[in-house]
Amino acid sequence: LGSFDWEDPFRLSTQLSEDERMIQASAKAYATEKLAPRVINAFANEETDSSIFREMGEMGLLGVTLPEQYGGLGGSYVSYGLVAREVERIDSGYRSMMSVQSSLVMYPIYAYGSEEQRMKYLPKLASGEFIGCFGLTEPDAGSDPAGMKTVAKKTDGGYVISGSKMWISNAPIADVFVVWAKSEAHDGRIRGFVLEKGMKGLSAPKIGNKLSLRASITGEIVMEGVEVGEDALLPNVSGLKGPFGCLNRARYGIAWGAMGAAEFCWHAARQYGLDRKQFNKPLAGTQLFQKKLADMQTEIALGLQGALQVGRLMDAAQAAPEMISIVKRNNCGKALDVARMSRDMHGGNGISGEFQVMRHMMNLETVNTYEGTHDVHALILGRAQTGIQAFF
Ligand code: TGC
Ligand code: FAD
Repeated sequence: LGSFDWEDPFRLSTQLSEDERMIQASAKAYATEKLAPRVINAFANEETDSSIFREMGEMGLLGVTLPEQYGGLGGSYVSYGLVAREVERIDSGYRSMMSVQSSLVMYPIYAYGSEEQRMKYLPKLASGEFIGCFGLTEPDAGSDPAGMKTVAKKTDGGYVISGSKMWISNAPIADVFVVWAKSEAHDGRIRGFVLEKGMKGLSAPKIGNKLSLRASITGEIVMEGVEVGEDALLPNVSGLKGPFGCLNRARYGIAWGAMGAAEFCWHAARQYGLDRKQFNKPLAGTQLFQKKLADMQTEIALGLQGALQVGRLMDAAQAAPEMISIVKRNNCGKALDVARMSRDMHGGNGISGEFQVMRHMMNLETVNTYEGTHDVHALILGRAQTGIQAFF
């Protein structure tokens, strides 16, 4: 019989390659040394430190899965997941900054872009010199992006893009905007365009007063007749499968990331229970407390194994979007449950910023909502097993 490591119940660490362990270790070192010390103030003051992109770039944490010739690491999807887990152990907002840049900006430019677009943008996005954002959601088109109103009209040398995007991570500080619009020249099909900061008619006002993800800046993208050349069009994809191809990767990363936030909350609850005495004994010595710790440990261990398996299938080009829906949906929902439980187990201290669990709890409300809400992923899975779509 083997021994039991309470922190790593299914020995996930032994299921990783040497390269994956090294990438995880450097992400953990960076997150612990550089991100953890500033997160409490960043969240309290709703401040995003844009130098984080350059720091992450230096550590090789942006575009982990992309080939080295474009500034990536050529790493596995499992490595990318491990980076998300370590960064989100500190804060979901920091993971958001990383995963938008990697999966939602670098990936579409790499997968759907021309060689010129790749060379122009990818190395600078990988180093963090450029900050990117991804505009799909609109004020009246969230879960149903097919209902978008943003339109690209053909001109002699390119397009004029008009419309607005809502709830866009990184937008107010972005240099590069990957936006999705219905293109009149392509039978109204959804096409991707790369816009740049400073273009006439383009602005990205900040959305303030968020009670979640406060360390990651969010904004609108307003496009008032933005004129772009033909070279702004992503030539190699058409239709909703363009943005969904990016979302598959980001949702997969979130499945790992949410488990990182949950692990923080679980470990914090355990330590608090060992340190805090009531009724002349540690809280951790009560049956109710131990039951909650067992529930947290179980859900996290299972969630990590699920994410690992989907990652292995992605690396083998065998992952289906529905698999990603299972782990995105379940891991976000379970992480939120764990964070809420941990907040409760901390008693009054649980509401203090110093103890950090309530910050994770508030962040995970967003994580459960963006990239397809918990219920939307249920409908994707319901459709896959009944053959009946229940969206409308
Ligand atoms: P549907 O008819 O299902 O599909 C339309 C076309 O898209 C293709 N497709 C996919 N392709 C690749 N991967 C996937 N996962 C795909 N899902 C669908 C499909 O094959 C079809 O292709 P074609 O060639 O036949 O046209 O489309 P629908 O309109 O019925 O979709 C319904 C639904 C609900 C599944 C979908 O719209 C959905 O997933 N909604 C959720 C929206 C969402 O996730 N938004 C995320 C915005 S970005 C964001 O939140 C970033 S936050 C990041 C951060 O800060 O970390
Ligand atoms: P709605 O679609 O209006 O949903 C509201 C509620 O109705 C939800 O509970 C939903 O599950 C439910 N619902 C919707 N449709 C159905 C149905 N058919 N049946 C049953 N229930 C249904 N988007 C981007 O494009 N880029 C980004 O970088 C980005 N970053 C974000 C950052 C933050 C902080 C947040 C909060 C959001 C971000 N988003 C981004 C947007 C995010 O993807 C959307 O908020 C999400 O897709 C949900 O859309 P919605 O907010 O319009 O909600």
